[in-house]
Amino acid sequence: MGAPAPGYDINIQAMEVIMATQKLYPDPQNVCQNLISNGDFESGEYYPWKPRSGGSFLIKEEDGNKYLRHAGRTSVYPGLEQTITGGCLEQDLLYEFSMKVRVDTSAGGSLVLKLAITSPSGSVKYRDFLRASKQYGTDGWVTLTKTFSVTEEMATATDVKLITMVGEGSTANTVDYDDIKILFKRGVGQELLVDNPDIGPGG
Ligand SMILES: [Ca+2]
Repeated sequence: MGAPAPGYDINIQAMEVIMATQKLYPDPQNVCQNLISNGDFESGEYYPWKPRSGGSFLIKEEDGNKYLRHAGRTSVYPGLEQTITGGCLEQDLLYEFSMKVRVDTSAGGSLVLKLAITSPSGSVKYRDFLRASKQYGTDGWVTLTKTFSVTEEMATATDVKLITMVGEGSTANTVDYDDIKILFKRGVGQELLVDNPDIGPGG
Protein backbone atom coordinates (compact mmCIF):
# COMPACT_ATOMS: atom_id res chain seq x y z
CA MET A 1 0.00 0.00 0.00
CA GLY A 2 1.38 3.36 -0.98
CA ALA A 3 1.18 6.55 0.98
CA PRO A 4 -2.27 8.12 1.11
CA ALA A 5 -2.94 10.86 -1.36
CA PRO A 6 -2.28 14.34 -0.06
CA GLY A 7 -5.14 15.51 2.09
CA TYR A 8 -6.25 12.00 3.17
CA ASP A 9 -5.59 10.25 6.46
CA ILE A 10 -5.92 6.56 7.07
CA ASN A 11 -7.71 5.61 10.28
CA ILE A 12 -7.81 2.06 11.53
CA GLN A 13 -11.05 1.87 13.41
CA ALA A 14 -11.04 -1.71 14.61
CA MET A 15 -8.66 -4.58 14.45
CA GLU A 16 -9.35 -8.14 15.51
CA VAL A 17 -6.75 -10.84 16.02
CA ILE A 18 -8.23 -14.31 15.78
CA MET A 19 -6.20 -17.14 17.24
CA ALA A 20 -6.57 -20.75 16.18
CA THR A 21 -8.97 -22.60 18.41
CA GLN A 22 -7.30 -24.45 21.24
CA LYS A 23 -8.31 -27.85 19.95
CA LEU A 24 -5.96 -27.38 17.02
CA TYR A 25 -2.78 -27.37 19.01
CA PRO A 26 -2.88 -29.70 21.97
CA ASP A 27 0.66 -30.16 23.13
CA PRO A 28 2.59 -30.32 26.40
CA GLN A 29 2.86 -26.54 26.45
CA ASN A 30 -0.90 -26.20 26.23
CA VAL A 31 -2.70 -25.63 29.48
CA CYS A 32 -5.65 -27.55 28.04
CA GLN A 33 -3.56 -30.73 27.94
CA ASN A 34 -4.50 -31.38 31.58
CA LEU A 35 -7.59 -29.71 33.02
CA ILE A 36 -6.54 -30.42 36.60
CA SER A 37 -4.00 -28.28 38.42
CA ASN A 38 -1.79 -29.70 41.16
CA GLY A 39 -3.27 -33.19 40.94
CA ASP A 40 -0.18 -35.00 42.22
CA PHE A 41 0.40 -32.80 45.30
CA GLU A 42 4.17 -32.98 44.86
CA SER A 43 4.21 -29.21 45.35
CA GLY A 44 3.42 -29.85 49.01
CA GLU A 45 0.38 -27.57 48.66
CA TYR A 46 -3.24 -28.38 48.05
CA TYR A 47 -4.18 -25.17 46.23
CA PRO A 48 -6.38 -24.86 44.10
CA TRP A 49 -8.29 -27.81 45.58
CA LYS A 50 -10.93 -26.86 48.13
CA PRO A 51 -12.52 -29.03 50.82
CA ARG A 52 -16.23 -29.32 50.31
CA SER A 53 -18.86 -29.83 53.03
CA GLY A 54 -16.39 -30.02 55.90
CA GLY A 55 -13.21 -31.76 56.96
CA SER A 56 -9.71 -30.48 56.44
CA PHE A 57 -6.80 -31.08 54.06
CA LEU A 58 -3.34 -32.35 54.90
CA ILE A 59 -0.44 -33.09 52.57
CA LYS A 60 1.04 -36.46 53.57
CA GLU A 61 4.12 -38.26 52.31
CA GLU A 62 4.96 -41.94 51.94
CA ASP A 63 8.11 -43.29 50.26
CA GLY A 64 8.86 -39.88 48.80
CA ASN A 65 5.42 -39.49 47.26
CA LYS A 66 3.12 -36.72 48.45
CA TYR A 67 -0.66 -37.03 48.41
CA LEU A 68 -3.71 -35.25 49.76
CA ARG A 69 -5.51 -36.50 52.85
CA HIS A 70 -9.05 -35.29 53.53
CA ALA A 71 -9.44 -35.80 57.28
CA GLY A 72 -12.20 -35.14 59.76
CA ARG A 73 -15.02 -36.31 57.53
CA THR A 74 -18.28 -36.94 59.39
CA SER A 75 -20.79 -37.69 56.64
CA VAL A 76 -20.95 -38.90 53.06
CA TYR A 77 -20.68 -35.44 51.57
CA PRO A 78 -17.24 -34.09 52.42
CA GLY A 79 -14.96 -34.25 49.40
CA LEU A 80 -12.82 -32.05 47.20
CA GLU A 81 -13.55 -29.70 44.38
CA GLN A 82 -11.68 -27.90 41.64
CA THR A 83 -12.89 -25.77 38.76
CA ILE A 84 -11.94 -27.34 35.41
CA THR A 85 -13.41 -24.77 33.05
CA GLY A 86 -10.36 -22.67 32.21
CA GLY A 87 -11.54 -21.91 28.67
CA CYS A 88 -10.62 -25.43 27.57
CA LEU A 89 -13.97 -27.19 27.45
CA GLU A 90 -14.96 -27.20 23.79
CA GLN A 91 -17.84 -29.40 22.77
CA ASP A 92 -16.97 -32.95 21.66
CA LEU A 93 -13.34 -32.83 22.72
CA LEU A 94 -12.37 -36.14 24.30
CA TYR A 95 -10.66 -36.22 27.68
CA GLU A 96 -9.57 -38.98 30.03
CA PHE A 97 -10.02 -38.62 33.77
CA SER A 98 -7.99 -40.66 36.26
CA MET A 99 -7.53 -40.52 40.02
CA LYS A 100 -5.95 -42.62 42.75
CA VAL A 101 -7.97 -42.91 45.94
CA ARG A 102 -7.62 -44.69 49.28
CA VAL A 103 -10.38 -44.87 51.88
CA ASP A 104 -9.68 -45.67 55.52
CA THR A 105 -12.43 -48.20 56.04
CA SER A 106 -12.94 -51.79 54.97
CA ALA A 107 -16.67 -51.12 55.10
CA GLY A 108 -16.45 -49.61 51.66
CA GLY A 109 -19.18 -47.43 50.32
CA SER A 110 -19.33 -46.00 46.88
CA LEU A 111 -17.12 -43.24 45.63
CA VAL A 112 -19.14 -40.66 43.76
CA LEU A 113 -17.79 -37.98 41.44
CA LYS A 114 -20.00 -35.27 40.06
CA LEU A 115 -19.65 -32.24 37.87
CA ALA A 116 -21.24 -29.05 39.18
CA ILE A 117 -22.12 -27.17 36.01
CA THR A 118 -23.11 -23.50 36.23
CA SER A 119 -25.06 -22.26 33.22
CA PRO A 120 -24.90 -18.67 31.96
CA SER A 121 -28.24 -18.07 33.72
CA GLY A 122 -26.57 -18.90 37.03
CA SER A 123 -28.32 -22.20 37.75
CA VAL A 124 -26.14 -25.08 38.95
CA LYS A 125 -26.73 -28.66 37.80
CA TYR A 126 -25.03 -31.61 39.48
CA ARG A 127 -24.30 -34.30 36.90
CA ASP A 128 -23.11 -37.78 37.77
CA PHE A 129 -19.61 -38.20 36.41
CA LEU A 130 -18.34 -41.47 37.83
CA ARG A 131 -19.47 -43.98 40.46
CA ALA A 132 -17.30 -46.77 41.76
CA SER A 133 -18.81 -49.36 44.06
CA LYS A 134 -17.65 -51.08 47.15
CA GLN A 135 -14.55 -52.86 46.00
CA TYR A 136 -12.03 -50.29 47.12
CA GLY A 137 -10.75 -49.50 50.54
CA THR A 138 -9.51 -52.86 51.72
CA ASP A 139 -5.94 -52.83 50.50
CA GLY A 140 -4.64 -49.42 49.66
CA TRP A 141 -4.85 -47.30 46.55
CA VAL A 142 -7.27 -47.84 43.71
CA THR A 143 -7.16 -46.01 40.37
CA LEU A 144 -10.40 -44.85 38.79
CA THR A 145 -10.58 -43.81 35.14
CA LYS A 146 -13.19 -42.52 32.75
CA THR A 147 -13.05 -41.27 29.18
CA PHE A 148 -15.63 -38.64 28.33
CA SER A 149 -16.48 -36.12 25.67
CA VAL A 150 -17.32 -32.52 26.48
CA THR A 151 -21.06 -31.93 26.26
CA GLU A 152 -22.72 -28.76 24.98
CA GLU A 153 -23.83 -28.05 28.54
CA MET A 154 -20.24 -28.18 29.75
CA ALA A 155 -18.90 -26.19 26.81
CA THR A 156 -21.35 -23.32 27.36
CA ALA A 157 -21.09 -23.31 31.17
CA THR A 158 -19.62 -20.39 33.04
CA ASP A 159 -18.11 -22.77 35.59
CA VAL A 160 -17.58 -26.53 35.78
CA LYS A 161 -16.32 -28.07 38.99
CA LEU A 162 -15.17 -31.62 39.63
CA ILE A 163 -16.56 -32.79 42.98
CA THR A 164 -15.93 -35.96 44.99
CA MET A 165 -18.00 -37.60 47.71
CA VAL A 166 -17.78 -40.92 49.51
CA GLY A 167 -21.21 -42.14 50.15
CA GLU A 168 -23.84 -44.74 50.58
CA GLY A 169 -22.69 -46.67 53.58
CA SER A 170 -19.36 -45.10 54.35
CA THR A 171 -18.47 -42.23 56.58
CA ALA A 172 -14.75 -42.89 56.26
CA ASN A 173 -12.95 -40.42 58.47
CA THR A 174 -10.08 -40.00 56.03
CA VAL A 175 -9.87 -40.31 52.26
CA ASP A 176 -6.55 -40.00 50.42
CA TYR A 177 -6.18 -38.71 46.87
CA ASP A 178 -3.29 -38.60 44.40
CA ASP A 179 -2.49 -38.32 40.69
CA ILE A 180 -5.74 -36.65 39.69
CA LYS A 181 -5.70 -35.80 35.97
CA ILE A 182 -8.03 -34.93 33.12
CA LEU A 183 -5.87 -35.40 30.04
CA PHE A 184 -6.67 -34.35 26.50
CA LYS A 185 -7.15 -37.39 24.24
CA ARG A 186 -8.57 -36.27 20.93
CA GLY A 187 -9.95 -33.23 19.19
CA VAL A 188 -13.12 -32.86 17.18
CA GLY A 189 -13.13 -35.05 14.10
CA GLN A 190 -10.25 -37.17 15.30
CA GLU A 191 -11.98 -40.56 15.40
CA LEU A 192 -14.63 -39.38 17.78
CA LEU A 193 -16.02 -42.05 20.07
CA VAL A 194 -18.95 -42.23 22.40
CA ASP A 195 -18.18 -42.42 26.10
CA ASN A 196 -16.50 -45.54 27.32
CA PRO A 197 -18.18 -47.27 30.21
CA ASP A 198 -16.90 -46.21 33.58
CA ILE A 199 -13.94 -48.23 34.69
CA GLY A 200 -14.10 -48.86 38.38
CA PRO A 201 -11.83 -50.71 40.78
CA GLY A 202 -10.71 -54.02 39.40
CA GLY A 203 -11.97 -53.00 35.97
CA1 LIG B 1 1.81 -37.63 44.48
